Amino acid sequence: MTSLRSNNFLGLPEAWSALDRSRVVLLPVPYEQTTSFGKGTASGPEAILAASAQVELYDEELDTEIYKVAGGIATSEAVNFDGSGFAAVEAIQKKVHDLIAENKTVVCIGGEHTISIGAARAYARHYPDFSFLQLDAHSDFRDTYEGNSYSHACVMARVYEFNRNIVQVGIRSQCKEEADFIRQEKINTFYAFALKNRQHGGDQHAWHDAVIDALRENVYLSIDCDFFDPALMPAVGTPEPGGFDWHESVSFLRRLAEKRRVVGFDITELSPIRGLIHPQFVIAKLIYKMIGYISHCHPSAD
Ligand SMILES: [Mn+2]
Repeated sequence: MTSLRSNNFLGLPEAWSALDRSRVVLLPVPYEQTTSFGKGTASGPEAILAASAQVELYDEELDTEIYKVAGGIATSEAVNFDGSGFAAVEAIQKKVHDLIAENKTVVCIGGEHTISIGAARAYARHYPDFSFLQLDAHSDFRDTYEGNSYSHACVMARVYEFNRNIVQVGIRSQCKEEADFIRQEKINTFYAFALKNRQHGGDQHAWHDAVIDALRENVYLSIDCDFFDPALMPAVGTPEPGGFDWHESVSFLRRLAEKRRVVGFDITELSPIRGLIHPQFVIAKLIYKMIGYISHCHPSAD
């Protein structure tokens, strides 16, 4: 499978990026088997790590150098896969489990969305009561897709088998069977049209609290890059119009981190486009911001 040079996120010095003393660990997961439309998400982690060298270490919004309040940010060796489908999910689960057991906050960088199943299975063992929060254009509730039950289009169907507390945000593409399933099972699905049309209240941020109210205290966050509008994030396999922009997204993520304990997160489905540098920079900055919100904004943060 794809090998990844061990890039160091942000180019941090050893004192703030050694694996044994960093509280946050980035785990590159360059897994790609089932992407439908555009290909290339296996090279997502390497592109994000390379772009992260351009991210400012000081954050003007939080008025701090995030890597310090985070207690260090290490970059792990990439996960190696001996197989695909459930075998790959198990390899990811084991690696994430070992890191959580060492008290690390794990950030998985995909790779296709299938990787979230492995990460969420690991988190389920440590936080049995967690909510799975999915930011995505697609509901991913197909039971199988093109004969594969571990397709990126089936991620939430697999997660639902072990965690019934799923909250989806930004959905704007699904088949009728998925819509029926969501209705029958009373899944907390926040469709993009409802959020954009302010059906949760007149204030532009009213939907933030509607989503957060549906979440338990411990939250695992999974961000599919196609949650964002294609104008901001063209480098995805399955782009969908009507997505979310930078400020509405990070203001939601900050509110989330203030109100709930985000125990880990992942970013998936970046498929770099040759000659276009902003998509991987956006994701590198998003990861750093989210680490900042978790480390700085939750009431329990030091
Ligand atoms: Mn998606």
